[in-house]
Amino acid sequence: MSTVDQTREGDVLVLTINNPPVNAFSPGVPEGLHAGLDAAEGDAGVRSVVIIGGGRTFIAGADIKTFDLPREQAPDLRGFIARLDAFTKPTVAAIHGTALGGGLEVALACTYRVATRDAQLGLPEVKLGVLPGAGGTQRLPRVVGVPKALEMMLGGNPIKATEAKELGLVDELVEGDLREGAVAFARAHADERPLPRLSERRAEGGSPELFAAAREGIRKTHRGQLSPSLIIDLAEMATSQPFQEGWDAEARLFMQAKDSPQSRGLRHIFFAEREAGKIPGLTRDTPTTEIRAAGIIGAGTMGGGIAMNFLNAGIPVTIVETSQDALDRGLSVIRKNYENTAKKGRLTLEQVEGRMNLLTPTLDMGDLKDADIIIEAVFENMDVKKDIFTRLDAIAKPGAILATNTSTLDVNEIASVTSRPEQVIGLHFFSPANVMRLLEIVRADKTSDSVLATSLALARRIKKVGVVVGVCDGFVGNRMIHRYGDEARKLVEEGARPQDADAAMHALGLPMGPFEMSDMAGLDVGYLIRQHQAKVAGKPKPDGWLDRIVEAGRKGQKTQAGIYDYPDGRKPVPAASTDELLTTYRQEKGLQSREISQEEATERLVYSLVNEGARILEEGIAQRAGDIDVIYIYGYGFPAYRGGPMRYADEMGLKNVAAALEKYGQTPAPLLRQLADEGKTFEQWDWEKARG
Ligand code: T1G
Repeated sequence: MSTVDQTREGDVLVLTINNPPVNAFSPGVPEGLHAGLDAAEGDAGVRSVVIIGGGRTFIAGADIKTFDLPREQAPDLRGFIARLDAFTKPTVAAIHGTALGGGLEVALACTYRVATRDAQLGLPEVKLGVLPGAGGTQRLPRVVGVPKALEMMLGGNPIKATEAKELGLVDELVEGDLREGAVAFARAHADERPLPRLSERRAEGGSPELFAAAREGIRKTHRGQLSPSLIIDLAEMATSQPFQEGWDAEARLFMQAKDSPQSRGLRHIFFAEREAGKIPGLTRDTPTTEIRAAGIIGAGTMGGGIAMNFLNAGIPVTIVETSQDALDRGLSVIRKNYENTAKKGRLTLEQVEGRMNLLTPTLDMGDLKDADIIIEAVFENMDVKKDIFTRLDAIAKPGAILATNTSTLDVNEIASVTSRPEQVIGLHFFSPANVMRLLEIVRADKTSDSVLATSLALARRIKKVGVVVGVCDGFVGNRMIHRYGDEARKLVEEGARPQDADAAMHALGLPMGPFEMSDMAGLDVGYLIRQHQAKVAGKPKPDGWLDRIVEAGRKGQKTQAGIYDYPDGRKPVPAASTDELLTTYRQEKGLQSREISQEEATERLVYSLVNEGARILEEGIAQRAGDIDVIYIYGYGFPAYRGGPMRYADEMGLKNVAAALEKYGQTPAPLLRQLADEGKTFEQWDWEKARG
């Protein structure tokens, strides 16, 4: 089987692309398609051509892995599309699965497009920090109009074939066998002349107001990103310039976007997210448990949010609480969340009822006896969790997975109270659990491969991004965020204002800085942990400036006052009382204040994450640097176009990172020091070799 098979169906030549898993436009595909067009051109008996994908989809786009190849080695998608546009016989794109990016651009250059009803069509390039670089910015506006084209290219989300049909992007929806339907369509349109070419149409619906609004919109939705504004420029050209002008400009601007650090960051995350699910020793043959029913202990904020993930995936949930009040409260929160989603038109009331009907509340933990997985989501206290797992061990059926949602506690210690530690795992959801996509899958010492593989499959099924982490205090995300918080507090002790540290993170692209995040989480949480840790360690009572803020009754957003004031209950406003408290504190402690630049604040905050991340890699708590990046993007709002903290450090150069850490009095982690000395990046670190 070649990359592109040619088969004659009477006077129609069918070109079938076979490049699993997603028929990306990889090396070999253009060659095969050109050979197919050559055959069609050279055979008078061929009156039309069908291009179809073998396997599960049409072409899912250019091969992202080839973006950094030298130009002469990269598949020439533009060259093929130019030939297709000029082809003298009718061509029909037969679309199933997804036609994305370059795949849709091939289809747009065909004479006609037919699709199965459930196919999806889109131009997601903006999500990779680039733009449709093979005619999409010029052809899509010419077929669906400028407003819809802008929505599709700036959002990067696909539309269903049924909508595409209404828009005229698809000429026919094929019921039954796509190949047969496409051949029949090609035969029926073989004699139509002149051949309709999208490149010869006008792009309708553009206006100065529309483009101005689009530019204003991306300032919020794509803050700091390059390619969205280029997309708007090109869409504008489609309305005012001849096709060839826009086509040529598109090539130039595509290269500019592709070579940007933002595109490198976004492409890094595209692959890192998929790599995170690959664990040495786990294969497609690793046995897994089918999850037909779930049990959740605790119907509070976390338990309720976790339950929603299962209900959304159609998995029945039995949820346990200790009192009817708590149960009723939990269920009403879940129902209210669904009703709010329905108000936004993203759920029907019938679907809300359908989900709620999958939920069985109970006060009796014994009702969990048939669950395939039970997730404990109760108070963060080891004794409480041990008691629950001891009871679960006697209740849960053989083979049931026993998971804890703890955010920091030792999963090995929890597993140790059961007779089945191989069935115990940590599933650390991030709040709000029904929204945040990150799931830290905490592999304990005795967790079996089967339980791990089942948890990874479950993460995909409930639409979470699962990252496997090891057992330590805070696992990966929270362990690093503690170092980041320490460094933020030190910045303030040295003279920065809290809003300076937060502003530095806003400038980097994070939605919130360290102190806005602390206020939102509640300052009392950290305060109690610090007091408890000092007491256990027999150390004096902590008296940091943040402790004093809490002791003044300012616990954060929930008390309308924390580090910031919240006059409207939500928006943080610098508080005079914090400035006064800091002035007093620094005087009492004899601290010398100094001006701290935004650059220093940014380096110290981000590199504190990176340095702890390097230690986490050395200890094997995270497998690869990309895993840490995925955690920070999906769990802590690190901008995806920066690629994550470890990728950001690679872009800065680890030599520079190590030097900056030393400049600020921090010791680079041994791995960071080693890679810096070797002139390597985290991405180049051979972690599998390092693990032996
Ligand atoms: N290039 C290379 N590899 C790709 C790929 C692509 N476009 N798409 C997927 N893969 C790999 C992926 O890494 C994984 O590999 C495997 O295929 C299965 O993917 C000029 C420049 C199509 C919806 O952005 O959205 O065209 O881990 O796990 O969940 O204008 O893949 O098995 O080794 O995601 O079923 C535009 C990206 C490119 C589409 C299927 N196209 N892909 O989802 O499988 S830029 C895209 C997806 C472009 C032109 C521009 C999804 C999917 P491995 P998967 P899935």
